Amino acid sequence: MPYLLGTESETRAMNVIRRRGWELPERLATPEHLAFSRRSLLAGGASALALAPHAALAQRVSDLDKMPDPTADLYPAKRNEKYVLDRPITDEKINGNYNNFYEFGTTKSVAAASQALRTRPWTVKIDGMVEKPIEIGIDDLIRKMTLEERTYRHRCVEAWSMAIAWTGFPFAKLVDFARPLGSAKYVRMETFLDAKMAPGQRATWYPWPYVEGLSLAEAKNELAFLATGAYGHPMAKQHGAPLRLAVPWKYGFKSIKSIVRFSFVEARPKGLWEALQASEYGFWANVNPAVPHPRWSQATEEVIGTGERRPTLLFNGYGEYVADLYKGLEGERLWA
Ligand SMILES: Nc1nc2c(c(=O)[nH]1)N[C@H]1C(S)=C(S)[C@@H](COP(=O)(O)O)O[C@H]1N2
Ligand SMILES: [Mo]
Repeated sequence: MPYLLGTESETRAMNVIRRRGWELPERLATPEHLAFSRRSLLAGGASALALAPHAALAQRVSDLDKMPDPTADLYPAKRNEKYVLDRPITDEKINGNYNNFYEFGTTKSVAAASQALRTRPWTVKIDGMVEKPIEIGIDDLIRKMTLEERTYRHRCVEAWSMAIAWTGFPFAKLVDFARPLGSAKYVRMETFLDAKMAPGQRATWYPWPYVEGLSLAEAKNELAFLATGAYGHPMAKQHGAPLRLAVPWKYGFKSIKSIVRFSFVEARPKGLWEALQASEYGFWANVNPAVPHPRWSQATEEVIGTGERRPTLLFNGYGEYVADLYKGLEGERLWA
């Protein structure tokens, strides 16, 4: 398994866990991170976190990265049991070492390079067709929302998949907060742009910054989720800290990472991948095993960390939530 960076014995241990966990309904598995954070709270971890910001005032900016996340006290959030998986959650180590984050490189091994991402201060801009455009600091935004945990599947267009416990809030809450005008039909999202911080952005053949979009109806669908954390703590940088989209019924590239801007617009936004190769990466990009990518089949997927292939499901198994969104759009290219 080339995607594992761990030792041989870790690799073997994870295989054993996976094989045993395979038959268990996901919700019967013990959420290891809950037990862990309860332990650290009992050990006085909470008071240590509360005191830390004072010390920060005297620190140089370069030390900011070593500070605890300012929202760490919000984790782990209560799991919303409505969204159940048909497979175990992917091991955090495997997930955290197998990423697509082109700002930090074009391989799956960008975990180390992406630690250069500075996530504070982080300002989110909300503009376009809204009652009042605003800029808001990420910590203020997060504290205006109620965080919850959701377990979701993730299906990359490259035919591999994972299952993650995200923490975050429904996109619908951000739409409420933004108060879009009636003329807004789509939401355009943008990732940071800083080639000094992100070496991948020095590659000029990509139309940086990374952009993606949803229709407003999709953004308001109950499944559309803005994730601020994963695995019971603030999000690791390689997953797209401090704010990342999760739209599990679509191919993974739609789930834009490290978002700095939401624009409510009338015209359909063009994402980075669509701008680069429209014949392979369309706007809707809904998962459909019956519609192959121009260069490979989408019928099955490799479940990362298990060595297994499974049949891919229509809308990645989320049809009951999202199929209605596409009624009347049958003439459109709804699949990647
Ligand atoms: N800004 C940004 N967002 C991105 C990407 C990227 O390269 N840059 N890759 C996308 C793709 S193709 C996938 S599959 C997922 C991967 O998320 P993960 O690394 O947390 O599994 O992020 C998506 N969001
Ligand atoms: Mo992807």
